[in-house]
Amino acid sequence: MTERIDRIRQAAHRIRHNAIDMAEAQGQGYIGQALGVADLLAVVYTDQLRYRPGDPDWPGRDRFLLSIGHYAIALYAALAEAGVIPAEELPSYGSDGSRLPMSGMASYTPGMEISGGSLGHGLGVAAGMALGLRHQGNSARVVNLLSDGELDEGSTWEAAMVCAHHGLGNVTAVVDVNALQADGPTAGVLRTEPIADKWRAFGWHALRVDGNDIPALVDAFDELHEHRDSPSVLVCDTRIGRGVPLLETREKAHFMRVDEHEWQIARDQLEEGLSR
Ligand SMILES: Cc1ncc(C[n+]2csc(CCOP(=O)(O)OP(=O)(O)O)c2C)c(N)n1
Ligand SMILES: [Mg+2]
Repeated sequence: MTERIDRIRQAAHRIRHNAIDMAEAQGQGYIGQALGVADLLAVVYTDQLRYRPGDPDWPGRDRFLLSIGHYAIALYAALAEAGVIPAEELPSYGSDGSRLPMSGMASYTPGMEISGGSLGHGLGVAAGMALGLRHQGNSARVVNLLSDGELDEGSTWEAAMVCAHHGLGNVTAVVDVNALQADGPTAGVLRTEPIADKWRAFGWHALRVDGNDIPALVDAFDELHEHRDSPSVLVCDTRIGRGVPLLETREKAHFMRVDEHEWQIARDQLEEGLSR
């Protein structure tokens, strides 16, 4: 187990470095979210998901749906770690002609299953994909990463009902609860708590973990993997900027501006965190 956890921890560390490389190329962006979900993406991409890095369209692959298009920086960082996209391409993030646009686009990037960004559509697409896979007798799973702000969307809850109604045990939702949205703290914009209870009331098997605790994430994903009677959701409490104290405490964290000289500080703090 320790070896497994260590391997994931190293991957999460590299994902954070990848995200910093991309954000530095832009000078600003959704770096706080990327650092926050690096641990859960490391668990998903290096421990849980079934896929072939060189063959992103392999029919047997588990589908990972990023409906929160602005989190694309986090997914590119994970796809580079997973060997789906070359790490050398990361600094092109957000530039003209790049395959890595600021908001995730399925037609641009290998491994990007859907075009996200207009919030609230991912789970509905996941439901359709999961039904299709079931009809085809394909045992692949569909994982949808949502954010706490995306729970404001009524369409998310319609899709949640559909998944439960059809008994889609091949669907796993992962909700990044960083307690923040574009307009401020989630608790002030629209109260969504108690989140896990809401999913349970909609017929889902729900667990809640510290989304920056890798052993806890592994245990939770292992449990969800065994559960096929209903759709499952893992509610993950994460910390914006996790691993880089300079960014953990920054105001206006939804879209961060970072000064040129601060990127090296960020990298140094990341290294210090790993050696602690
Ligand atoms: C349907 C829709 N409404 C509004 C927006 C504008 N928008 C972009 S990101 C965002 C915040 C969503 O909350 P969350 O993902 O929790 O924010 P974060 O944690 O990244 O700060 C909003 C409202 C959108 N992309 N789509
Ligand atoms: Mg949020």
